[in-house]
Amino acid sequence: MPAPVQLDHHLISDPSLRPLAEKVERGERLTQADGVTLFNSGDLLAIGHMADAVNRVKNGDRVTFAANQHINPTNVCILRKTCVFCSYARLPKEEGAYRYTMEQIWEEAATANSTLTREFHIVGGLDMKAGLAYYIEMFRGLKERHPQVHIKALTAVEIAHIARIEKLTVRDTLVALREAGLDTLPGGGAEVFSPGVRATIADKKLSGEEYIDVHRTAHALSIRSNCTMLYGHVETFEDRMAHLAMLRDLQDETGGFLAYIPLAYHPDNNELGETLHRVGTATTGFDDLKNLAIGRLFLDNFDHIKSHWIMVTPFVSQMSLHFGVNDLEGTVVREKIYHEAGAHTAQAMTLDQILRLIRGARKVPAERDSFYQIVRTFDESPTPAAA
Ligand code: V47
Ligand code: SF4
Repeated sequence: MPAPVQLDHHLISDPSLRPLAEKVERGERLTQADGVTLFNSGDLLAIGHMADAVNRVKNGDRVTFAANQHINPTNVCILRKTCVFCSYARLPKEEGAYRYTMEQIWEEAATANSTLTREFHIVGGLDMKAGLAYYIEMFRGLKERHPQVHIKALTAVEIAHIARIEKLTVRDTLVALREAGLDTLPGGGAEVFSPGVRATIADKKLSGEEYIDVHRTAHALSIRSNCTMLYGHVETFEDRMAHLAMLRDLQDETGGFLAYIPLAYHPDNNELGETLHRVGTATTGFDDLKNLAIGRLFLDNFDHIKSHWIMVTPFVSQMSLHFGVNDLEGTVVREKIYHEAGAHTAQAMTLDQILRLIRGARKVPAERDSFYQIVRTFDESPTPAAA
């Protein structure tokens, strides 16, 4: 049952939102139809106000971030032709296809000590040659070399793929991977659960129910996970809400989700973008903020709503800190390292940049570990006037 919150009704100008605001105030759960009403409303500030009030009760002014490093071991994927939104995958013999050797993985991971990385985020394609032995060797080797680094790896889709090619159950696959060092699962592969949308953008990918089932199995083994939704393509508001309802139901059942991360669809270099004539036109800031805020309001049993600044820009992510978001995703490197990092800096934020972003929103930054335990706070130096 969500906690009651106090709202300022002067900030709610759309009359269709007033009954919802009363529900939020009473701590009453929103329905899918309420969610559709929120998506249909143009009163973004009212939605933000409600989401912010709910977030403040849960997380106060604190905004967390983690120092993580992404490793993508293989872009070879058997679904390359049917996930039409994906710009990353390649067929085995296609130009640009790669699969890292273990030496390449160790090399990629080598900077982890100097950057004080606390988490490896490891995801890739559904590669017939990357089975259980490949990932077991990888996780064991990473834990030997970086015992302090958490391994968040393999989406539900990848877990199901490994289970299938190894002729194992999902449960046995997860147990074997956990023994090798897997700590948590990332939220990728969810896309939109509605069968109609899935048939259009991700035909042949495991179904919404199967995605939920992999997470359920993981949670039963005490392997916690994140969840996502890829929005801004062919889905309707009803599809979005049905998707969120499935996530909320599983969270009611297991409590195993750590965070929800809405992912903004990017239309460049993929078939779907061309079909929709959307190349160069990503989602709008309006829709990005709404997806984050509605995630916060509807997913009343989630503690953490994460904004992915690489996908929605640092500017929208900063604004989202007043729209229900309490956590920022995206590589954060130490300032010293940042200046040494050359070309990679375009994909990463320095510690100073992230602190400035959070403080500029008049929030209090804290570095967290993968389970949202605070590992470092920062002194309350005043926010620069120009921030
Ligand atoms: O499943 C693929 C999405 C996901 C595109 O768990 C695209 O902490 C936009 O899940 N435009 C992988 N999105 C990323 C992911 C993730 C990211 C950050 C943190 C966590 C976490 C998980 O990226 C895929 C898919 O939904 N994706 N192609 C695209 N063109
Ligand atoms: Fe891309 Fe993942 Fe689909 Fe493979 S399964 S094509 S990597 S989105």
